[in-house]
Amino acid sequence: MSIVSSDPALSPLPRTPLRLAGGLPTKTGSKFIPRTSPATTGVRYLSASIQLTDLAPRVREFVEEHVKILRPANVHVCDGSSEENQSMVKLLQDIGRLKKLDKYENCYLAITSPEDVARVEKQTYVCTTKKEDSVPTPAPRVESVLGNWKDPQEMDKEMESKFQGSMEGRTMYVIPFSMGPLGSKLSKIGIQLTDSEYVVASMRIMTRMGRGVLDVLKDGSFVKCVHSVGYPLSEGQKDAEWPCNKKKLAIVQYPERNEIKSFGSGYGGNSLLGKKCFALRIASTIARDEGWLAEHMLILGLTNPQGVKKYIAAAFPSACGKTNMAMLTPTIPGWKAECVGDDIAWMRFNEEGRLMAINPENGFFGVAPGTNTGSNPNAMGTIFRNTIFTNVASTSDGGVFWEGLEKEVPADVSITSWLGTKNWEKLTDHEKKEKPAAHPNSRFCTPTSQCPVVDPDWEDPRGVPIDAILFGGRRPRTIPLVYEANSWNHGVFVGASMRSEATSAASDFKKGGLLHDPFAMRPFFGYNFSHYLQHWLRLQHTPGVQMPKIFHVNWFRKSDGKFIWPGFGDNIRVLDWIFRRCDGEDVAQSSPLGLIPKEGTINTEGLGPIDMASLFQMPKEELREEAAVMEDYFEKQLSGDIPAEVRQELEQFKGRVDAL
Ligand code: OXD
Ligand code: MN
Repeated sequence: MSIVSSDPALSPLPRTPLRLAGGLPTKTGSKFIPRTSPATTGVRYLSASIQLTDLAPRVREFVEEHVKILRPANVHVCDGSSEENQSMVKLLQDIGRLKKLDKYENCYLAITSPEDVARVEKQTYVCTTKKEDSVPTPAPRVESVLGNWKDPQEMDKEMESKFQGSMEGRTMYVIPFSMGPLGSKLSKIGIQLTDSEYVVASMRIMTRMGRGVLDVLKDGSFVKCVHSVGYPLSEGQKDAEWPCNKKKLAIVQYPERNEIKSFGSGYGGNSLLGKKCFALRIASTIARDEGWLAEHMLILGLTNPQGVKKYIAAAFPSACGKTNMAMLTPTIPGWKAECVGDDIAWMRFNEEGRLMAINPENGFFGVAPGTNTGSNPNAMGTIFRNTIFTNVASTSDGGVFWEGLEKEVPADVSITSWLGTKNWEKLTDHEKKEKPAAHPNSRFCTPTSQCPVVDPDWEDPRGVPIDAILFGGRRPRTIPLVYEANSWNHGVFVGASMRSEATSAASDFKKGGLLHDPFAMRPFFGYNFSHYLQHWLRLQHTPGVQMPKIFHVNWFRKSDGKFIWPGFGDNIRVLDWIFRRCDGEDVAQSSPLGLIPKEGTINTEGLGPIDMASLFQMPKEELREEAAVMEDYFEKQLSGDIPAEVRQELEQFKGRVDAL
């Protein structure tokens, strides 16, 4: 793909929106006409290799229907080629939305509007004809915290009015993408329409995107995804540095129609629709109907010193170390850890009854702060090529900086914070705390294939077999380092009871307080949580299946305000115990919460002094409170709809606590 002209005199911007002849896009309809601010207006026509007329009828119909509503100045069908990507990135640089980071190979920095820095939850909706298909019915006078429902027809009207003309003056990009390896039976296809070049460049990293997807799709069905930043440009209007529309923000899922509509945000999970909207909310409803699981889980391959390999999947709430664990560097000699995915797992039983998992994504959209050579050397080995950083600080030598990189940044560089504060390094410690260099939810968007410990089978279309499922969260007290569920039903209860300290990954909560986050899915359920529990419970009755064991881990236990457990690579010590439990070793004893390690069965060799006893302390009063909080949550949020098995597990837990 080449730039045909960058001379405005040669290539004037069209004054009128794209014209469609007889309802069909004209030839010009597939040209690429990026819109820039008038001061720098230099319209460039980049030839598109896929014409609208090349599209299969269903895809074309979807595009044409939306051209009428969104009224873009142009339409470009993405072929996913590296030439197209280079042109896109060049354009993003020209309009000032990406800055090249000269220190690295093909890396860029984007700074968003301070109003558009995280997923929004309050404006995220699931729309089904019946409300109870989307959200559980809470007790009288209780507000549901398990999702927002709206009537689909009402929401259609609202969205249509938001979308009317919302792409005027912009190009509408058509992104064909596959969640999961192209052509795998476990994969699904989506088509996203967007008016954001940043989204196009990011989707190319996060998904398999482009021509190959259209070839696999043919005229089949796909998840329809429509995204607009909600900032149309009239003739001569100056573009915003980061166009978005906070007032009209809405992220909408329609599981009955496999559709997603997102308006007003250009950031992360709000705009990269393959991720949370599709791979979790829409996919979890497809999974319910087809008998599989779409979960907020990392996938990790572990090989013990004897050469035996097992895979685990682990669900932790956002920004609780999933990416670090997915790329773990074991500190016990002889162990190997390999990464399949860091955020989402799609899992389905195969003919032999094994639960097989794929990572539907193609990249990591990881939280940057806290990532360093100590916490995650493999992420550091991944992210300095072909990466888009968002909302991190930049350094005078053309690099990046965030909290956690203090020891790794050259001493003589000056730092510009994400908000533009120059010489940030000269601020006082207090000022630095008040105004961090990088936004706490700043991210790197980087290809999975670059990870130095990527699993050789990470793209196996059959998936990898899962032996254990882990739940976890940030729990400064009460919850031990590790425990095993007594049974599948108990494991479902453990997942349902998850709580964790709030983090910066979502903009709606104050950091720090304990939030209920069942299965780490609270922001991502595509359907009623009570039905979700029933689905999990039902799975064990699928004929001939081998259920994985379920565990709960907590790396974040504190004493005197300090973490007790070293975490990171030393988490292999806990995984080693889990591995042995999967092999049926007699290394567990019962406790009120579940099975905990028998004394001395966690390998602490070479760890230095560590207060193991306090990592497993479960004071009766704290457990009582835990049980009371769970009961209150289930009663209030699920009211009469608590599955009998979950209620029974709760009663048994209370009984075990009382018996202490
Ligand atoms: C994410 C999240 O971005 O969970 O992965 O918020
Ligand atoms: Mn996540």
